[in-house]
Amino acid sequence: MKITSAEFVTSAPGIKLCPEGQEYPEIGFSGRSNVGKSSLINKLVNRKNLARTSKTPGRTQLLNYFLINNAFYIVDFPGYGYAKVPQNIRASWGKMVEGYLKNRKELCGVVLLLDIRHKPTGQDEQMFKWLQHYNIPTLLVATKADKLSRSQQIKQEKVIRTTLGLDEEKILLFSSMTGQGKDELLELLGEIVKPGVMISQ
Ligand SMILES: Nc1nc2c(ncn2[C@@H]2O[C@H](COP(=O)(O)OP(=O)(O)O)[C@@H](O)[C@H]2O)c(=O)[nH]1
Ligand SMILES: [Mg+2]
Repeated sequence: MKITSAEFVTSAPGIKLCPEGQEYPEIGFSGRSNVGKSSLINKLVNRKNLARTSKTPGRTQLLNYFLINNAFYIVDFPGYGYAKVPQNIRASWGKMVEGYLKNRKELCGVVLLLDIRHKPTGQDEQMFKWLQHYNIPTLLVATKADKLSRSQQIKQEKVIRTTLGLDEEKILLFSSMTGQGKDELLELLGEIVKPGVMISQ
């Protein structure tokens, strides 16, 4: 798939304020703060600053909608796991994200980002469990691949596999610095948003 246009549409504080009455399928992008989510989205759409690379992570608990190719939405989830976020905001994050995963019928799949250097956290595991529970097609992406040697990458892939209890699931290695994994990710996203694969619940 080639991305020819990308525009910011809206930020929604929850499923009730997500765009309505449109037929566009959606792909969510989720991961902990600082995992490289904004950088990955910017790299995919070839824009320096469409999704902001934020200096104050975890403040806004919004679903950010970007319309791609006038055909589907990228939905940038609020990052999780930022230590300074107060407990009440963390709780509302969980409610909001789970509500969206459970009820948003336009959602076709989620890209779950994991920093290749770190063992997935409890919140990564929670997120992955929700995705499995609600049967949402999930693409696992290990970010910042450029930071590790090939042998370290292999080792860390195993750590991720073991922690999340994966079998055959693919983990795509990605670097927004070198562009590694970009073309493959675009192909996979193209498969997910093909007409006819929309989940209706
Ligand atoms: N070396 C390297 N650094 C990255 C990569 N992706 C993100 N970063 C850096 O990691 C930090 C967090 O990135 P950002 O995209 O804002 O993460 P977000 O909080 O998940 O949106 C920034 O300093 C980025 O420059 C990558 O692929 N390689
Ligand atoms: Mg960000």
